[in-house]
Amino acid sequence: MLVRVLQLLRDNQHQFLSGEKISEELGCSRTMVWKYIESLRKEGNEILAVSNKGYQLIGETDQLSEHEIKSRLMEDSLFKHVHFKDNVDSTQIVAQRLVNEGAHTGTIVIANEQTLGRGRLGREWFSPPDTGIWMSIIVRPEIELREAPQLTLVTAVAVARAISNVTDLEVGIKWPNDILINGKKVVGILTEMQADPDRVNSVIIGIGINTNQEKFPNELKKIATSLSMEKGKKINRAELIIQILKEFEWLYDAYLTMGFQFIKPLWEARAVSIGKRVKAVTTKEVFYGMAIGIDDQGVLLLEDDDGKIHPVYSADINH
Ligand code: BT5
Repeated sequence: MLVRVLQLLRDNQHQFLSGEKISEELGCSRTMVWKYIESLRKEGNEILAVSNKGYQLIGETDQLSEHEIKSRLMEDSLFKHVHFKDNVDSTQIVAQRLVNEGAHTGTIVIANEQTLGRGRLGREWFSPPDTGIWMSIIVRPEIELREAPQLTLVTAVAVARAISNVTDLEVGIKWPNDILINGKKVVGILTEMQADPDRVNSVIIGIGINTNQEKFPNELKKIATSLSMEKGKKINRAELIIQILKEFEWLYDAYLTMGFQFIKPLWEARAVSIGKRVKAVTTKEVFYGMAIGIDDQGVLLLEDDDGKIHPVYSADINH
């Protein structure tokens, strides 16, 4: 019900909506309407109430909640199951539990804070409360095992496009899983796959976005930034989440029907490492070369000083 009340107020943002009209639409009493309005206010929404006129939404909260997200999603959206938690160890861990319980494709887990946020290779991901987007998307694509890393690139394109739409900032992608603004990391993506011997069973795509932080711990100051630090104003997290889900939904669909070749040019248009000399650190070796592009599978191609081309499947890239 709260979702419906919020939707109604939002649809009538610049006018008053009478309690009677809301109660008719919802099929509930005026007293219940008043209770819903109070709950929405408690969550930080600014709602004006004037007798004989009704209610008007003046400002929306940046507090995340399940209905904040659900009220903004289209009914036919891929994302039918939204799990919001105020505090979790890691949304990846919660998502893994849901996968084990048989979660559908398009299930999402969003948290306001993570105490054990993680990056690749067990690294820590700094996930303070109230300021970031810490989210995991569960999908069950019919793809081959070797194709699963492509979902990181699909997601990077979706997130980069959504951030550009919402903030107008120039957003670059660093292979494979970083999104940068002015050379600093604003988003990290972690793709974890559950597979049978020959087919992908499910993939959990973790997305961490520094949204409204105003400062970072010393060890991250030089490499990390947030959208608000770059834009000079706070960004509404729910709105950005919805933009990301919208972009992800159509790009994921295009990827499944047309393959990675559809994503490749969109990815290349935002790539920041290509054409540069880079240092690639893999779990086995450190490698220097010219990043000349990605192949049709999304694998990074590095050219060494002898002109030999090496495929890189997984690495940290430094410029
Ligand atoms: C990543 O790993 O960039 C993937 C991060 C994925 C985080 C999301 S949040 C939702 C979901 N739930 C989780 O538990 N995780 C996912 P990697 O490329 O390995 O980068 C990790 C490195 O980035 C760390 O070693 C730090 O140097 C740096 N780092 C840590 N926290 C950061 C932050 N908030 N912003 C920018 N850089 C950070």
